[in-house]
Amino acid sequence: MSNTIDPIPTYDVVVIGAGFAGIYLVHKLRDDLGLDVKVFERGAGIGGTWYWNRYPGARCDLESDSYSLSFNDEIEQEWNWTERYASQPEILRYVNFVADKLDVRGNIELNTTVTGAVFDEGTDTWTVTTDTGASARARYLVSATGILSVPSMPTFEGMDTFAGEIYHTGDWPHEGVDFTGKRVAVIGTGSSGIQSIPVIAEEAASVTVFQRTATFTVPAANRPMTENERKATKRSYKQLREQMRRSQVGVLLEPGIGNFADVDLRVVRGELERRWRGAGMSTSMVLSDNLRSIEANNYTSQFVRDKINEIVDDPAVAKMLEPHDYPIGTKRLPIDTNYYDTFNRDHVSLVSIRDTPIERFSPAGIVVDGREHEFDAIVLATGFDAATGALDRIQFEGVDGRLMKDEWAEGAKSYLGLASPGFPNFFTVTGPGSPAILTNVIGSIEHHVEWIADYISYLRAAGITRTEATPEATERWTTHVAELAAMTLYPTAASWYMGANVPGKPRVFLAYIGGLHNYRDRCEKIATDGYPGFTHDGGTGLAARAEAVAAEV
Ligand code: N01
Repeated sequence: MSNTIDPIPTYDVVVIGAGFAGIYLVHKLRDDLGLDVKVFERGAGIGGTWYWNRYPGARCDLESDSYSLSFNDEIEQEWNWTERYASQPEILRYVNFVADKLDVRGNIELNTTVTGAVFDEGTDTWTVTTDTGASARARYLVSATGILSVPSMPTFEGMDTFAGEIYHTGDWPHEGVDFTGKRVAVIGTGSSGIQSIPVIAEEAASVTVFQRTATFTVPAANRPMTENERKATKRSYKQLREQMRRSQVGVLLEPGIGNFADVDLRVVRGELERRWRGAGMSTSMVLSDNLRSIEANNYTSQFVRDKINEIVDDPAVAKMLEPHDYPIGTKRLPIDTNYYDTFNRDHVSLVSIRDTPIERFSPAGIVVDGREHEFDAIVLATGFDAATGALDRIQFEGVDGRLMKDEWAEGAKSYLGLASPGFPNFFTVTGPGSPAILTNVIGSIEHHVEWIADYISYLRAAGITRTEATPEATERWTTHVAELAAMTLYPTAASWYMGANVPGKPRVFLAYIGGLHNYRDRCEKIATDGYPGFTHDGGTGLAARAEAVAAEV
């Protein structure tokens, strides 16, 4: 703490959230820049998404050695992943290992939810308030609130009358839940439902899945990592990480073999079959234009529908499980362990609520189409108010009393996903308009943290006390993000990428689709050119240069 007279503790930077982003921010800003950093974290522990999402079967959909931090050799070499796709408990152990290695716990205040932040134009600082009464002031405010951190809670009639237990996958009890002998309902068939349903079915007396939209999923082919694999990865980490940074999505997926119109479909079929046996997300990318051409996409989609019909014994159930409502890949493609097979088990059943929605909850269960289904427990796997949800819940008050939630009422607008006009000295890690949600999020986090740290360092060196994204640069970036998305099939799906899963949320595509590699280049050029698109006040030489460059761009 640098100020002992002010009743509000003052820091150089306040960070909101102690997931991977918050932890790395502390390290980068404190240890590399020598800044005084304070983090407020809502949870009683660190880890963000991996702290809250403890539902049965929760695991990463990217391979462990990709979904891990790259900036520290010691962490990279000492940590041993045990499975190809790490489970939630293992990732949470990893987060804690990283926090101990970097010695960041002293900077983090747990059990403290940030409720508001007000920018003071007199001092160019933010004052942050929390639900515990703790407050803090800082020149810079950085949100590291995560993309999938606010569970989306449906509001079914009679929910409070249900006599059994109701759980949300995104806010799972820390002590775990014993479903042995219980009749369990699961509502929702996105990644969380798809991962949890087979595991819940292992212990429950019965599982009934309520499906609104049938989902494409491909086999994870998860398995233990061998010691040899671990050693080989550790030896080649340097090159692997560099390739990931230079890739479209920040992870090494198998490339497409050509466009639909140009390739022999027998070859495509063979390749789909090969990838189905263990290529995870790359399975849907055999055709290079899968996300641009509906013909290509139909071919891949039909391949998965055929697989469903091969796997599922009851043709009527297979029919219900066949996805027809969106092109494959335009929603995050889950990777599963025994999802479709689970519907062959006698105690697992499927209820389609596509045409006959849930009418209400009753004390005994769930009523659909006039029929009451009885349960002991109901699991809501209904997703998240993604990307903007956590920011909307904080009262950010920028210049002239401007509120971020008003500014974003028609859809989030940001410059590079990192900053917004009217909110000076405020940066968002994995914000809307960045590529984060379409990438290996750890790669995006590392990029954003490093870019923000470099920028803060630049501002301090120049004596600039206030920076803000310009409305013009923000408008250009937001338009560019939307135009790129419109060139793909993504906007045709009612996905959380589009904000479509939350009633009343504006339908705006939330990510830059141009690729992590291109985004990195763009951000680097902006830094090299003196940060065009940002205003610079209070500085001297460097600031004047930056403004001259900005005027030219
Ligand atoms: O959420 P979702 P999720 N009545 O929004 C249904 C990441 N993740 O938690 O499609 C009835 O995908 C909804 O139906 P519909 C990953 O990025 C990663 O599963 O809107 N149903 C849908 O079926 C993922 O994409 C991993 O018609 C309702 C489901 O609930 C993201 O998190 C693991 C409903 C929600 O699916 C979100 O996944 C888990 C209602 N009122 C999650 N409201 C990894 O592997 C919603 N639904 C790392």
